[in-house]
Amino acid sequence: MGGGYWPIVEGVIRKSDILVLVIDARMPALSMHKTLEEKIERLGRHLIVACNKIDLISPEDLVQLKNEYPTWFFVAGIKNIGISDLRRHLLITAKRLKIEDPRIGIVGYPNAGKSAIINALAHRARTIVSPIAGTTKGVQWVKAGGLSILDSPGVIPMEDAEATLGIIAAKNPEKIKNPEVVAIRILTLFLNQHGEALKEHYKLKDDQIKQDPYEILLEIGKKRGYLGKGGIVDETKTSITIIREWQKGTLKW
Ligand SMILES: Nc1nc2c(ncn2[C@@H]2O[C@H](COP(=O)(O)OP(=O)(O)OP(=O)(O)O)[C@@H](O)[C@H]2O)c(=O)[nH]1
Ligand SMILES: [Mg+2]
Repeated sequence: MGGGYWPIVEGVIRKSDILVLVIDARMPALSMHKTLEEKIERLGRHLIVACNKIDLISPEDLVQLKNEYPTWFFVAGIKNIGISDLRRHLLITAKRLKIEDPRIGIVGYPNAGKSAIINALAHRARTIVSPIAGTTKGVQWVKAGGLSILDSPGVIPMEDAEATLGIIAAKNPEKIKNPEVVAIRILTLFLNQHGEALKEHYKLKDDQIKQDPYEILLEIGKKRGYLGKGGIVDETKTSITIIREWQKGTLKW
């Protein structure tokens, strides 16, 4: 669970002007999703941290957290606490960034309360809230008082095990559950050390290999003509191809 949603969440980050990273007040440091935070920053999107479930911590702990992290928003999605402050801040931020129809993406670990916060922002149940991690599977737009909000599936940081197996060619690309994760790991490996080889193999342009691995994956899919409905790149097929070429050794440095 989790790993397979990365491309979806990447897409949400790309489509959004402002990202709300939802963390859990009971374990703020642990639930602060470093990988997501870095991705959001790397893509130059505006990041807002919503520390959720404050109804589950003591008032003293809340005061301490507020002092420690003055820029965070402290909310309880299912109790509608702190939500109007968050909404106001989103609208003000959009105005400051001169964005007319602001798109807000909500991201974080599974079960952090992303869908609950969206429902509170929208004043009604628009997305499914449940204690089962991984409830939200796809992506859906919700309209709420001047904001377009995108819910997203929760993601856990890249699981290394399968990616490692894919990279050491111990697993057939067709058998890999999350080929996107493995392909992105392979592309990252090349980008960090052997960008030129990658560029040559896929006939990419100079500026293209400066992009992030996900962007490059899409570019490769486009080049190979792996397009699905509506001209959208088939990420799975593209990923499997990259893994296969890497395992076969045609993609090499
Ligand atoms: N006490 C408390 N529980 C909350 C709060 N927000 C969400 N929850 C609970 O946390 C669980 C997960 O909430 P969701 O909104 O489904 O979480 P999500 O981040 O959308 O989860 P996925 O879609 O599975 O990634 C549910 O059981 C909610 O009732 C909150 O502010 N306080
Ligand atoms: Mg959800």
